[in-house]
Amino acid sequence: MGAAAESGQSARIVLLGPPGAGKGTQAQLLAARLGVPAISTGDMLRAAVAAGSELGRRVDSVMASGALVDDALMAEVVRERVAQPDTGKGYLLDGYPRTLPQAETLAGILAGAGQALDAVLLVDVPEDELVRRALLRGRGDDKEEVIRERLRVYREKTEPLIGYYRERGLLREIDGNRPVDEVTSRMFAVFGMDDGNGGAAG
Ligand code: B4P
Repeated sequence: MGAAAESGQSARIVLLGPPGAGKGTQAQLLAARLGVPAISTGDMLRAAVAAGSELGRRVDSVMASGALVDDALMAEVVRERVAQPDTGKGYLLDGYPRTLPQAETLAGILAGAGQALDAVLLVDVPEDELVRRALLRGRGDDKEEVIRERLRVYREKTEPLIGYYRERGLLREIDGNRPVDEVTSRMFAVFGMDDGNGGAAG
């Protein structure tokens, strides 16, 4: 069931957190409950690489190194995606924004449409656990050296977004160092939804 769709309300949510925190794992479940699409910039970029498109050729080596794709290029990707018809009731952004300029781009997109974010969910997990999970996942960019670089980039470029969204009263912190279903329950609780197992979440 989709809460936003059911109630006729919209939901615009950002999932924030270090690489491997479980944003992608939670995004689909939460988006389905809210009745909005989960938009993962990481998945979109990986699909472009797999398809060998112009975008894919431009981002392939950047992603493989653990660096972030250029803000201007990401702005084009996201601007086009959130203009698609399936976003009428909102969307859940997984992995965007990742820098302060990206947060400003998103603010501009929202303001231009007369919209606002409802919440930013920060999923946090200690660094050793992040490395352990990524090594288990074994994606192409999940080599220890690349993971450490992604974590360094996260601290430098993405962590400042925590203060940015806290100042705006949007930040909700979720302990991501729990089993997957517990993390899901805690996220549902932020929106006053039960955990789908007959009990109240949280
Ligand atoms: P992403 O695809 O966003 O990947 P991620 O941050 O590494 O993973 P996520 O947090 O979603 O973790 P997951 O659920 O998979 O980014 C990849 C790259 O794309 C970036 O490095 C960058 O180059 C580029 N990119 C993307 N967006 C960009 C942007 N906006 N700007 C610039 N560049 C951008 O979980 C990880 C593992 O943990 C899984 O194996 C999962 O099964 C496991 N797991 C999840 N939850 C768990 C739990 N509770 N307990 C135990 N294990 C768990």
